[in-house]
Amino acid sequence: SIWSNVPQGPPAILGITEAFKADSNPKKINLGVGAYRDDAGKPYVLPSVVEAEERLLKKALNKEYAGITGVPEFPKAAVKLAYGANSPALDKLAITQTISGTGALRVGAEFLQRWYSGEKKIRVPTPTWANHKAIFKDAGITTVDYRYYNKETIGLDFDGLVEDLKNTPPGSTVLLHACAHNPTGVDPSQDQWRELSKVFKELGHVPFFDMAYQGFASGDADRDAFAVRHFVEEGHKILLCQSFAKNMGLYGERAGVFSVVGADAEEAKRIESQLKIIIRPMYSNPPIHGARLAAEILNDEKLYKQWLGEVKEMADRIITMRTLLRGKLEKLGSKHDWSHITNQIGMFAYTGLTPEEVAKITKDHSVYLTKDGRVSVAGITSSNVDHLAQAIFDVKG
Ligand code: PLP
Ligand code: TYF
Repeated sequence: SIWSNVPQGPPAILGITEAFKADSNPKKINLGVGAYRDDAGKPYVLPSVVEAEERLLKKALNKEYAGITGVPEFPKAAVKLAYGANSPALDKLAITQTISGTGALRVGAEFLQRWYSGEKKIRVPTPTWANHKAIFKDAGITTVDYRYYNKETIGLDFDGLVEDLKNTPPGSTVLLHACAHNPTGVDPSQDQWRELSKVFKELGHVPFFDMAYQGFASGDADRDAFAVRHFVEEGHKILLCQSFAKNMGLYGERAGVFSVVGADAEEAKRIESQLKIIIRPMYSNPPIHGARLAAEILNDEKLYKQWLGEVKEMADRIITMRTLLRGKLEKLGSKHDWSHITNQIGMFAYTGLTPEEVAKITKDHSVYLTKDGRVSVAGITSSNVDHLAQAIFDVKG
């Protein structure tokens, strides 16, 4: 047939969910995909989002196209959230709405490919979000790994990271997870970010930030923006991808933003004109509904405050589950040090389970997670944490 040459591709992360669904064990737990669940294990629509939705309905807006760069009130408010409401950078930003964080990365990668005068390569942490490599590759940018995670300490390999950045040709682009590193949950401390900023400055490296978890990491949106704001204060001309999938629970609405700090307003304008040229033939213009919801929340003082409280609640529930899980493992008499479970931040915990142990915990206990040993802490509840701790104890001791 016409497509007989098309080979079957490997299953993606969603394969875990399919296997989970097919499992008849009533105690099964899905800790695969990174999506927030409430303590009953159910998907969560934020009350601030429901309120915004009701307000939008009353406005009886039409469904005309947005412009190429989106619903203007959304990206404008989003960059204030990231850079800070009083950041001088706001006057020299090229900004566009994107198809969530993935779309921001794709547009950003394309921008680098067309306009970055240095090497068509980007440095990425080992490990990194699996999709990063595919996104840059599809845009014609080669990814090169830098050291990040230390298997021995289940923490940051800061010395390796700095050494690799120093051994990278000056003027390289470097991908950084702004907070809540996916998949490890291991972030640099604020002092380490300061140190990194100096290294970037010495070498003229260009920071490309991916911020998919602002507010979700610590429960404080300002605190989670520390790295981004510090680098900008230090004069770095950063590129920034923002996603509102996690912190507003807008997953399928695809609300995201890409921005670039220019040297001045005039440069930003030129950059923005090129972003439009990239986007127009790619998807013409982004979806409007999620952007309107996010704009309604970010631009209304009352809803904004309410939303910050709701993000904090989600972050706090995750932190509570970390504490519970660690406590239960210790109580079971595990001989391992589980302090990394509570030291890591954000949606994920990197357990240190080997691929063999992951296969065993799935087979014997119906606990589903990615084979790198990453668990989505957002899928842990007060009702399943006992089964999870027992299962981990059983395979790991
Ligand atoms: N970047 C990282 C590190 C992520 O973990 C994710 C996924 O949640 C994204 C970007 C983009 O997700 P989305 O396209 O749903 O905004
Ligand atoms: O890493 C995760 O699980 C989240 C969710 O193609 C996700 O980032 C996973 C895969 C994907 C998009 C989002």
